Amino acid sequence: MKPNPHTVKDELLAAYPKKTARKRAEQIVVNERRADGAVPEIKANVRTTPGAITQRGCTYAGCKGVVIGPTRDILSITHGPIGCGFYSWLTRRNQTRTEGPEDANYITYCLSTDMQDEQIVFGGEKKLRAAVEEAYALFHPKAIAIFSTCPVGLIGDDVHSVARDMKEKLGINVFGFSCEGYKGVSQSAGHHIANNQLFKHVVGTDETPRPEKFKINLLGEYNIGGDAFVIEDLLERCGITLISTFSGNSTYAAFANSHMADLNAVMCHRSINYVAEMMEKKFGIPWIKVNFVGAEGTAKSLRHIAQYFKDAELIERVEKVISDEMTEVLEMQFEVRSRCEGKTAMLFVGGSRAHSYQTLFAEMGMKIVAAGYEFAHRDDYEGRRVLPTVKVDADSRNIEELEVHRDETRYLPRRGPDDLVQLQTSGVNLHDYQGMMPDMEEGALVIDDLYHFETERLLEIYKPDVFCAGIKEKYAVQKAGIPCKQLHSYDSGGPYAGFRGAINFYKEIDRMVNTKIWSHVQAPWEAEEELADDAIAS
Ligand code: CFM
Repeated sequence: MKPNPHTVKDELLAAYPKKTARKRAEQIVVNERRADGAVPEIKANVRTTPGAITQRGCTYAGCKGVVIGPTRDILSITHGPIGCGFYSWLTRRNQTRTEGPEDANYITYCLSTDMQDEQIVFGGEKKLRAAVEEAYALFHPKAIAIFSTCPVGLIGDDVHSVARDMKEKLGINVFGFSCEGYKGVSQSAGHHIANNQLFKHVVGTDETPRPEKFKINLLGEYNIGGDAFVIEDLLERCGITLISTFSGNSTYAAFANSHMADLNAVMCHRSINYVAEMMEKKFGIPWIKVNFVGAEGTAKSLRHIAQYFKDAELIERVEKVISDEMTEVLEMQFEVRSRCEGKTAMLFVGGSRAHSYQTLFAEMGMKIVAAGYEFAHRDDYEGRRVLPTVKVDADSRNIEELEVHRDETRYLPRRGPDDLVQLQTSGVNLHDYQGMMPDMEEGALVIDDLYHFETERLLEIYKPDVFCAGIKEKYAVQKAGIPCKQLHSYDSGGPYAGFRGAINFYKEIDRMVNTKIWSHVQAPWEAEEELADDAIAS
């Protein structure tokens, strides 16, 4: 029988002390649309209850790991105790491909100042300076980024002044991030900090004009498992020039020249919408929300980009690419539907994929019974229309909000106001993101910042055919006899973006939900208990 989501919610809350339950109730929502189509309000981007096991990461992770990490030729130095650097080393499957054997690729390195007691007591700026000089002497990079870990903020080291001095001394771009792990309530704060500094120190620093016709940046794509390679190939075949991706398979030079693009296409809204907005204000580049996850989303996104450029030849090329790809996609969809139709999935991932991957499951005929983000904000759930009503609390006020103005010499409106209105009315998500909840079924459970206790209960109550989360959850879920697909790293799979990626995903999920192995999972102590019971009975 289908569980009643309201009863499930009450049951989850019943385990908490009264005050906690009252607060938590606002983060667990049954997706029931009102008559006007509006979705319920959800509380998000708030502190995790102390004592709860959260899926979240820290601000340093969001800044160094997520946004800047995938750029291969910015040399990243972690200012802090060695653990922060070591445990954030190569943990995200962001891939990169140099253009030639001589090109720099620092992604495989782990550079840290290895703070010791002495630095905590007497300050670590001296050691940081020495580290930057040593790193420069070894690698001669174009740019060095310095990332702050918790103790840096606690003892008051000024990474920005060290960066300024080093920039002057070495003659390369050096910039720092105040991304101490404790800032904000999750890694989301780190995205914002990373976006600000990228925008301040890198974007727009190379004025080389670009002669190409259809120039875009792709924002919020991080090349996990090779996704960016698939998208790059698609765009190229369509005749669209990708100036820069923020930041999958990216380079410093591409960021610097990215203001030459005529459109910003935003994939992961949560991590990078700040850059899209700032680039529009300063340079006049409009942004649209795209989604290259799922075959339908990919086709729609390519069409919207073509629509933006209003070019008959481009539109034709895009249609050709879509039809070339779709035959195989539809064949595979047909095949997996025969085995997967009606099966259920749960997605509790990050700040973007819990939504975007729902399309792939829908294409397989599967149903999402519960989903949520780890660290997204209300607009990622309910849509950007709620932005004016989002309360800014003390934790968010902690993060610098850059004041950006139009650059009088470089601002260039890419489209006239009439064009923009026309685009909007034709269904292109211009300056807009709908959010996850409007796309979800009635009665689905939406839970923000899922706690581990709730994970276990959901598995028991719903017994979904697959649970999508990350490495911290994976084995606990599988011990419950339910397959767990990692949607952060894709386990060892992928790419899952674009048409080719969709096919990969269908095959992978089909394999996971249809294997019989999970019905044989029994923990050794459960077996022992049976034996013991038998012994007592005899
Ligand atoms: Fe954006 Fe991401 Fe995500 Fe994210 Fe992430 Fe990631 Fe993610 Mo892991 S930038 S919000 S901070 S889509 S690392 S590539 S998978 S939690 S859903």
